[in-house]
Amino acid sequence: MRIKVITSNEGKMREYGQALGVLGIEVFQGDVPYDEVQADTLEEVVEKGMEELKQKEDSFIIDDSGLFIDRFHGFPGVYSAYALKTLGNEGVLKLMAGERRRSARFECCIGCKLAGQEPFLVSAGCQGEILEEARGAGGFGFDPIFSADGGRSFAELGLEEKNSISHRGRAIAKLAERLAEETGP
Ligand code: ITT
Repeated sequence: MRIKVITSNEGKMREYGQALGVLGIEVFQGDVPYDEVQADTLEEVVEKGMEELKQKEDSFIIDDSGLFIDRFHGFPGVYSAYALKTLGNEGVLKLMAGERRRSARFECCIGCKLAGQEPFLVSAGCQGEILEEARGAGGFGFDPIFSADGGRSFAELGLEEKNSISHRGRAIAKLAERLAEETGP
């Protein structure tokens, strides 16, 4: 099986390649522009994106993700891309300076549409915390400032290790189960 992941994010693409590759599912990147509408939840963003894309594409995956910081009532959440662009990891660390309550979670919602079938969504999260300082050169986005266990940051984990615990890795595992059901043995 070969499936198109519609994303502009190379980091996400690598994670799909690893997690689905080991299951024998090949992925390739599709660069199809679509409106990422502003909405209250990742699921709504993905649903709206699917509505638009299914007019043009037969078979594809999209992924909307975000970092939800408890101290800020879930901000940046659905505004994560904007927050990363404007504040950056250093800006988030400054906002969190001196804060003892550092809990946060990543969430990932995947929308999948296969040819001739109804689209479906799967979601998963990963609980963790915002570190005191950025660490590591791997991963992408907020990875250097997030740790699932207070130890190594996501940017200090290899691709496979991040996928084994991350929001996206868990959502991809759910996706793989659905793909196995939908496509049969
Ligand atoms: P798309 O083209 O797939 O939409 P994007 O980079 O805009 O790519 P999102 O809107 O889903 O992706 O992501 C919101 C922000 O959260 C964005 O800046 C990402 O870099 C960041 N992000 C998403 N998943 C992440 C992860 O696993 N680790 C670190 N940062 C992540």
